[in-house]
Amino acid sequence: MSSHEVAQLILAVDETATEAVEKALAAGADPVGLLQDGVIEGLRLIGEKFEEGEYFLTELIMGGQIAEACIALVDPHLPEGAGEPRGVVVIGAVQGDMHDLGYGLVAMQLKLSGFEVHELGVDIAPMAFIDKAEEVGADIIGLSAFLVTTIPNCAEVVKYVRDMGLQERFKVIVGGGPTDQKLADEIGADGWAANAVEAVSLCESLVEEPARATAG
Ligand code: B12
Repeated sequence: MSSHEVAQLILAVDETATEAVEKALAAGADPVGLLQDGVIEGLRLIGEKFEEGEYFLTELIMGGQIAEACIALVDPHLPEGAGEPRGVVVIGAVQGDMHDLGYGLVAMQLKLSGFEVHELGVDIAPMAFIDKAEEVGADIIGLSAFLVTTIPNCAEVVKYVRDMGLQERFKVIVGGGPTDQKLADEIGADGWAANAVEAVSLCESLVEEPARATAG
């Protein structure tokens, strides 16, 4: 079983991907290659289909669950340091908002893409986002809002971050049903994404930004 076959099984949202991973490991496959070129590549392909409108939320969720099971199998075989996170994200639903399915998916995709993610839950007060971000040394604070009445609470978090002079330390991103890029710009957030797949690209670009700035 090659990494390529694992990627194709994940793309096909086929649960036997876990058996393929077990067989590959038993046959002595390189665990890092299996993770990168198999599991993560499979997820990237699912993300592509999702963006093209060929796959829907169901495939994204099921593919994520299969990939999670595959990662759990590969994890004990990984060498020390291979799990170095690409960035640290604190995410939750803002104060007054109980919708956790949306940010849960974002958290899952980010974890599967190599980010360390801390899920705060729902109805989270502005300072709780900042306290947690400071505690875990986050790069990004993710705010989820599904109600027009809770969107102002996204603006509150951005304001707190600014008022505390923390805007260089934490990038703030927003998402959820009624949010859009215009809103993110209006409240001074660092980014917005329509879905979990785009959220991964957004976070990747945000954690790469300082490196680009110093390189230039
Ligand atoms: C499921 C649901 C609920 C469930 C939530 C269950 C749960 N565990 O999350 C329950 C029943 C609890 C609920 C309650 C309410 N709901 Co409700 N709910 C929905 C529903 C049907 C789906 C929302 C959802 O989870 N979708 C699934 C996710 C995965 O979809 P998604 O948006 O594509 O998610 C992506 C993006 O949003 C993005 N994203 C999400 N978060 C983040 C964060 C970041 C940082 C980034 C970058 C991206 C990102 O990535 C996600 C994954 O790809 C919507 C209708 C709808 N079609 O949206 C109404 C809806 C959001 N609810 C609504 C309302 C009014 C309510 C209630 C007030 C109803 C009531 N009278 O009690 C309460 C409020 C509770 C509260 N205080 O929050 C309205 C909101 C209207 C508005 N614009 O304000 C909606 C739009 C329904 C409607 N058409 O009227 N709800």
